[in-house]
Amino acid sequence: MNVSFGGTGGGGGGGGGGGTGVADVIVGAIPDVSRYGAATIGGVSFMAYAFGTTSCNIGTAQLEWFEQPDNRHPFIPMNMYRLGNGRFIVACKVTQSTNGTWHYGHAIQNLNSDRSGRSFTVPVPAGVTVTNAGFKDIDSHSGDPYSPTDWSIVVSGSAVTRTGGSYSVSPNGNALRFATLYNFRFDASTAPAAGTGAIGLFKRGAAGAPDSAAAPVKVPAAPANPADRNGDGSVNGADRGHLLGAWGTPGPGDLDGDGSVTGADLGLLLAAWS
Ligand SMILES: [Ca+2]
Ligand SMILES: [Ca+2]
Ligand SMILES: [Ca+2]
Repeated sequence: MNVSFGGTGGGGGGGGGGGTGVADVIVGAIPDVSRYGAATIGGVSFMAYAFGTTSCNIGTAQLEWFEQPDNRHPFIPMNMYRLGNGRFIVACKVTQSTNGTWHYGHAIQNLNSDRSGRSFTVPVPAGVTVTNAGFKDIDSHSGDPYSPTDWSIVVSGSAVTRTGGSYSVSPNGNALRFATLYNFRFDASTAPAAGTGAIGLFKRGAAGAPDSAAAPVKVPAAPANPADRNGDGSVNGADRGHLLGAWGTPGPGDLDGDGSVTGADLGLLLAAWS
């Protein structure tokens, strides 16, 4: 990783300097930089730096992933949630696909939470079509007893939820454990908006401690006209067919958001006929 230092104060035992090539990171003022532990091991020199920066994010701004050569990467990992005994980092990247849908990628790293994660939920407004929901974990190995079973994926009319093991069923269930990162993905029919996901926690906390943590992430925005199922600008037989194809299911097509595609939703679609 290349780091470009802006406004370096140059204090302490070392000085800041730009790396070679294109910077991945640009930070604000660095009023102090210190160098520690210079050593030569096997003919290679090693040293460590510590520096203070005015660009620290206390967890109130989202971590965004940008394409190179954009260099707006935050220097300090963002969305770091304090959960009593540990922290998670949540990142989100949304790109538009060639077919017009939007690909949502979320990554969650358990930095140091012993309680671990067991689920991740992203809200989806009524009328949004979700496809290709997926999950990627890190299977245990080297004798670890933990279950490798992938988290289940449920797409309802109001959310995409991935759920793993339950501590009460097995302490060795598949959880997002200490120092591990899992990925979550889905495609949706609408562009991103700011929203709030939820990380469910694996182990029980102290009495009264919450069993989940709110995570500000990018979520699909509510469609301008939920009855326009295929997003072609009009409500007609194609949209009715789309809704009937999901009859009796949680969706997509649950226009009133009550959890099931029924006559009430068909009525809303017919009322919006154009
Ligand atoms: Ca797995
Ligand atoms: Ca339509
Ligand atoms: Ca409904």
